[in-house]
This record gives sequence, C-alpha cells and structure tokens, in this order.
Amino acid sequence: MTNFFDGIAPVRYDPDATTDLAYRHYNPDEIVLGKRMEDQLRFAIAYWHSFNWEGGDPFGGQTFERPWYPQDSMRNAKVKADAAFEMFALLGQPFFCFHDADICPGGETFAEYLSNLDEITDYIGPKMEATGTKLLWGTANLFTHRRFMSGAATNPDPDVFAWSAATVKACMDATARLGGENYVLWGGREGYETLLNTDLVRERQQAGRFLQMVVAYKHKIGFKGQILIEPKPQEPSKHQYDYDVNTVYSFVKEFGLEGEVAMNIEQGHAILAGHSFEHELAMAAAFGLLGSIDMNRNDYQSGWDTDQFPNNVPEVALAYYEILKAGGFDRGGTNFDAKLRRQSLDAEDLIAGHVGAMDVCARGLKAAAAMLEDGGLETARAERYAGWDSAAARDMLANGTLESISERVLRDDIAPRPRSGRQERLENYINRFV
Ligand code: XUL
Ligand code: CO
Repeated sequence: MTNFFDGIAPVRYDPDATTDLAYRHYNPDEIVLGKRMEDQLRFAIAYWHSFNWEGGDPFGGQTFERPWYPQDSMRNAKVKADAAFEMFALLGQPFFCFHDADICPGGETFAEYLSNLDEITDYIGPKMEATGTKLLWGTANLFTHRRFMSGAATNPDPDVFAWSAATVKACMDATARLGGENYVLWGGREGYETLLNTDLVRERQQAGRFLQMVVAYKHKIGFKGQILIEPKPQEPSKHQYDYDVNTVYSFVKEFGLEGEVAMNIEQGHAILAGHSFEHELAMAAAFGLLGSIDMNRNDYQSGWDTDQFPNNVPEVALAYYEILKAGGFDRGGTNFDAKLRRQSLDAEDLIAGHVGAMDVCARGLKAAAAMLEDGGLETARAERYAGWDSAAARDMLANGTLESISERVLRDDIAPRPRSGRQERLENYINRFV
C-alpha cells in the first residue's frame, strides 16, 4: 500500500455528479451496438507515461515527485506497482499496458535484467488477480538505453540485434505469463538520422527478419494474442521505417507477415504523419490490419509527439466510427499512451486526466454508434458511388481495356456531369450527433 492516492474515492458513473472525479458518460454496463460499453472501448492505462515519466522536457528535468523515485531499484519498482494498481482500482478500467523498462530497472547485465523482469512479473500477477485488471499488451523498451541509439533490430552492430531479440523473447514470455491479449512492437529507433552513414536496404532486411522471428516465437510458445506494429513517422528517428499504416502494410507484404500481425494505431502518430486519425484507421481496416489504438492526441501547432489525453469529442467520434464500422475491437482496445502536462503535479491530476479521457471516448463511442445506426453517412456514400452499380460500369472495371472503353465512350456519347460532394451537408450531419 502507498498513500499516494489518499483522499481520492473510486470513480463511479454518475451523470448528475457535482464533483470533478466522476464518469458522466462512461457507463461500463450500458449497451452500445449490442455490447457493454466497457467491452466496446476496452480501456487501458499506459504504465510508461502514467508512472515512469517524470515530467521532463528538452529544457528541463523532473517536475513530479513520487514515492517510487528514484526508479533504479526493485524496491521502488514494487512501490510503483503498488501505486499503479491502486490507481487501476480507483478508475476501474479493465486493462493496462507496459514496457519492460516501466515495470523494473534494466540491471547491469542481461542476466540481472531477466531476474528483475521475472521478480516483478511475479509481483504484478497477484495484483492483476486482486483488482481484476488485465493486460492489453506488453512490449520492450528498445529505445531509451544508449545501446539502442542506432536502433535495435536495425542496428549496424549485430550484438545489439542479439540483445534486442533476447529482450523481446523475455518480454513476450512475461506478456504471455500475465495473460496479455497483444504484444506491441513500436520501432522506437528503427529508422535513421542521416543517409550518409546508413544502409537502408540492409536495415529494413534486418527489421523484417526480426519480425519473422517474433512471429515464429509467438507460434512456438502458443501465444494467442495479436502481434501489433505501431506506426510512427519520426521522433525519435528522423526517418522511421514504419512511417504510417501504408508503409507498414508494404513491409508486412514484403516480409510475408500477412495474417500474422496487425497494427496499433496512435492518434498523435497519425497527426505527425500528416494524416487524420480516422484516415489511418480506415486504411488499416481496408487492409484487415486494424488491431488496437493509442487514443492520445498531439498538439496541432507544436509538431511534437505531445501525448496528451484526448479531449475532442467530434474527432474521437470519427475514430470510433471507423472502428465500429470495421466490427469493433476483438483483442485490441483503447490505450491512453498519454502524459500529464509537466505542471500537473498532483495525484488528482493523474486521475482527472484519465477520467476526462474515458468520458470523451464514451461520448465519442455513443455518437459513432448513433451515426452508424442512423446510416446517414453510408447512404450518402452509396449514393455517391451509385453509378458503379450499373452493369456497364462493373463490366468496364472487370473486363475493360483502354480500347474497349474508348469505343464505348464514342458509341454511347458518354459525357461526365459533375455532382456535388456535399461536404458541408455531411459535416452538418455529423454535428447532429456530437
Ligand atoms: C511512443 C509510443 C510508445 C508505444 C509503445 O511514441 O507511442 O509508447 O505505444 O512502445
Ligand atoms: Co503509442
């Protein structure tokens, strides 16, 4: 037990609450499109940003004070786990996520790392049982330590590749032991700073082999979860090999990983790549690779991965619209890979960030479900493409050649007549739901 959250009561659904720390929209048992809201949203809290991150930025260090600092001993790793599970019990979200480096110190040697990871896994398992909190995904931090400065799988040094492979094996074992539903691979430094010193063909081959090994090991140990790749265009690397959904898809095809991996798509990473979140979700759904999401947003002006809690209902609604349209989450969920702002020092801030995020997502989900049930967007879309329902149009697409089409254009005197895209009307339509 810690006393970090002393004075904070468990957060409950109460639409008429007069206090800050209540769910006004997140009602776990409410049925949305045939499923409990909790089972549609599948909320997870990220251990990394909530408990490891100390409030630093490029111009200043730690601002937070926590009973589990300094984070270099197993003793404090256990205090941190105590506090984390105290928060999970207060918030009542069903899942959490971790990097190995979040839950225990790395140690001096690989053997010490393994022993630390084992010890903390043993410590966390019973806490998961006691609070009923499940593991959405585990992952390895292959980007913070200086050994990873030139990448992990893509490193020019084969010893770093080996260390990374051994680390991922250990993290997959720990994830499987804790009943994780997914294993995530975000290529933190799998990219490069300058082409002047980089053999990008070789580095991509190394990353592809690494992924094939991960998939083979998943089958070897009978891990039932999904392997999820998380795209991000840059930061920390200038050029990242898993830039966006489309880039990851080409990688998946090239290395024969179809049907073996899916994607974890983060709102902020989509924005960094110059896309909207819903674009990335729709793209992944089109490829059959929509696995899970990190629902933390970026600041639109700063150009950094600011990892803020979501607070924009219309945006969130459009994201859940794509997710629900694709059939909703199976093993995936809604992770908040979100940090407090560095001036938000208090335990209450940590709770408030998550309460607000969960409420924004609940409102977005309800709006998305209502739009889907109403069917207005799909009807408008179907009307827009109705020309393609004709036999002639379908035949052209299936069997046409430039010559045969050219003959038909002349014969039938085809003359395209532009029609409105009706964007403003559709935007107004969305506003009726959000
Ligand atoms: C970094 C990021 C990571 C991944 C997991 O931008 O999003 O937290 O989600 O490594
Ligand atoms: Co993320």
